[in-house]
Amino acid sequence: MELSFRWYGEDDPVTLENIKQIPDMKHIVSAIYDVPVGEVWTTERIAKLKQTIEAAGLKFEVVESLPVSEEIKLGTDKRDELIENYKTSLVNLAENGVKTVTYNFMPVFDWTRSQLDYELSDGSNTLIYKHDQLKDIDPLTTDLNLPGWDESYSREEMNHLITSYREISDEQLWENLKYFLDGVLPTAIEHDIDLAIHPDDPPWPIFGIPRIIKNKDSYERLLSINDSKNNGICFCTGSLGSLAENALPSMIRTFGEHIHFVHMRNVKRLDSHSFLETGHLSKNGSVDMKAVVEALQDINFKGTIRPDHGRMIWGETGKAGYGLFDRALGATYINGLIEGVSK
Ligand code: DNO
Repeated sequence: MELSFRWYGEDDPVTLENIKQIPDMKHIVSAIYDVPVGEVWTTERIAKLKQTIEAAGLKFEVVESLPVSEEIKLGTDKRDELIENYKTSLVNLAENGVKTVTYNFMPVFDWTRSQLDYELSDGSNTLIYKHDQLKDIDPLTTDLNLPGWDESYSREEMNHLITSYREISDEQLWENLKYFLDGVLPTAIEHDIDLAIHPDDPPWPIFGIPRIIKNKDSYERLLSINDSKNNGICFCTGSLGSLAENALPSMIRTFGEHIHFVHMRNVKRLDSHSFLETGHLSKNGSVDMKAVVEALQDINFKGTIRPDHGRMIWGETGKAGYGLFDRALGATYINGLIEGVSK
């Protein structure tokens, strides 16, 4: 297992030079952020990103994310064309040495929190999700500013999407995921790209919209669609860890060769559907981070691990969850855990 760090491209205030100085940092996970969702990532654009990352002495083998269009998730008649584009992007990524492609199947909203700057007792700021603060909000009538919200949608488009998703069931969303995987997996297998689905975050429905990737049963169902190792998982300890029923080490041992990428962060569960994001240490939250790394060692995990969201510490400002300092502390902690379990 090797460490990676998420980088948002040239506009990221956290530079590749900063990242390279984190002890034993090997990989960058990134994406092409200015190509609209659904359009092809060209070989040239991918090669340029790869060259930039490699010039800084880091590897580019993991994409986070190649987003899946809402039309595919909704199962509209535009999906076949968009699935073809997705396949072309996968081929272009493979040509550039990319091995793992992260995606998610969360309708409209990616990761969602109720507050992005909750102050902890040590004066740092963190992300928090309180279900009672979100459960009565209707995004059709409220102007929201959420981190995983694609702001390129107009209000009209957004309302149309939300209304459409409210009409589909979990079953339909599973059908649409199957249709997508049936379409893209043969290409992924042929070009040896490991797909890695990120769990829903939080792992329960929000705003009356279905969410389906949340626990062990979800992964069993995912693999029943296709049990090739290329049909894989991005194992996010924070997303899955916010649901108490998720026994993370045992899930890692169960889904072993399907896990291609790991997001490591800790959450402190406040109640059954509320949590706050703590520093990475086990003692700060509800996730036993050492047991997670031990399980990864047991499955002989060969992919990359990245520290996930960090708090804002030492006065740093920037993209919520994605500053340099606390993620770098998380990386050194993960390094220590890896060294601890190494034979
Ligand atoms: C949040 C991230 C997610 C993740 C996507 C993968 O911090 O973990 O936005 O990148 O869900 O498609």
